[in-house]
Amino acid sequence: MDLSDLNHNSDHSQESASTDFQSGFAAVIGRPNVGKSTIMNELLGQKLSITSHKPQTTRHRIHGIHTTDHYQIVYVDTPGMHLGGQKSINEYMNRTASSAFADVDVILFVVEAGRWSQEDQAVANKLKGLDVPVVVIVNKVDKFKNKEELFPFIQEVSEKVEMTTLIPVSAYKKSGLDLIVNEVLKHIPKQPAIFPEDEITDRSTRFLASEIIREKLMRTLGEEVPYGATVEIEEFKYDEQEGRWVIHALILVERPGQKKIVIGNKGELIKKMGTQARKDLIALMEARVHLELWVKVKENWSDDARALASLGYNDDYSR
Ligand SMILES: Nc1nc2c(ncn2[C@@H]2O[C@H](COP(=O)(O)OP(=O)(O)O)[C@@H](O)[C@H]2O)c(=O)[nH]1
Ligand SMILES: [Mg+2]
Repeated sequence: MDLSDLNHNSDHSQESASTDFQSGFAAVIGRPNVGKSTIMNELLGQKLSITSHKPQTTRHRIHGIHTTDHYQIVYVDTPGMHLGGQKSINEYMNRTASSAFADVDVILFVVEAGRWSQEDQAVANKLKGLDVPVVVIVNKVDKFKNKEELFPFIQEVSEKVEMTTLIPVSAYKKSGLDLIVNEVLKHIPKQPAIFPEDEITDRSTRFLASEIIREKLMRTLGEEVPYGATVEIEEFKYDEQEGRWVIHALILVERPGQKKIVIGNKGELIKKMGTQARKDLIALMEARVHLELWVKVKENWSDDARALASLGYNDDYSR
């Protein structure tokens, strides 16, 4: 290759970057369990936000950044907005979800095909009169073999929500997701990238690691424990000699009985969760990982504002 080739290439990329490039924010909102995090992960082609069939799996706001040659879309995944639950943690989650409305270019309001609840209506009410375009995403359409059965539901939602458009999708079948991207691109401005192009999230790897461990708790344990459990990373360092990451994590529960459940018979459950978490951590860090898990009782952490803040449930996202 000679020098003129190089010059030509760089001129070209400069031009396309400055004239046509688009970037902006899309908030993903909706009640718990409709598939917000699953959709975001699919759109990113990478698992960033943890998911499970239990409501309120996502507790924090998290940015997923998708950069291509032509655009950078920053998806803002949020905890589901929910009714009931009077604890500080519930308040924190609802406040986090609501604050994501501000300063975005478009709102993706996710609902579940065939199911419109009071909680969906509460979200719809919050969106009324907002100055941001709302796109309704009807997820889980794979649950309907006969698509015609969906029409009455779509009609109902159209009447209930002030929206720009509605897109039926299945995050599981990966269908309709390209339509979401096309729609988002109609609403985000022409401007240079907001974040460096190799950045995939606003969160630290340390934070993502604690979330991966929490996901295993949510998925493995019965109904009682997960809401009373959180994860605190105590050590997070690279061991040069061993050539691996060393992660020590503390699982905090609210009652001694919960500690027993998390550990399981002869430590069986915690071992299983550790193995699953380690696998995901290796994929995340693209390196070998040594993981150690401990369980500790910290009463009422979920309803103690000070404890919440110290565990990273605070409104500045520096963690
Ligand atoms: N059938 C079906 N289930 C889905 C789909 N997308 C997500 N789910 C499931 O719905 C549950 C909630 O997903 P999650 O992304 O954690 O929901 P969130 O609380 O809105 O973030 C999980 O068990 C997912 O596996 C879908 O397209 N079809
Ligand atoms: Mg979620």
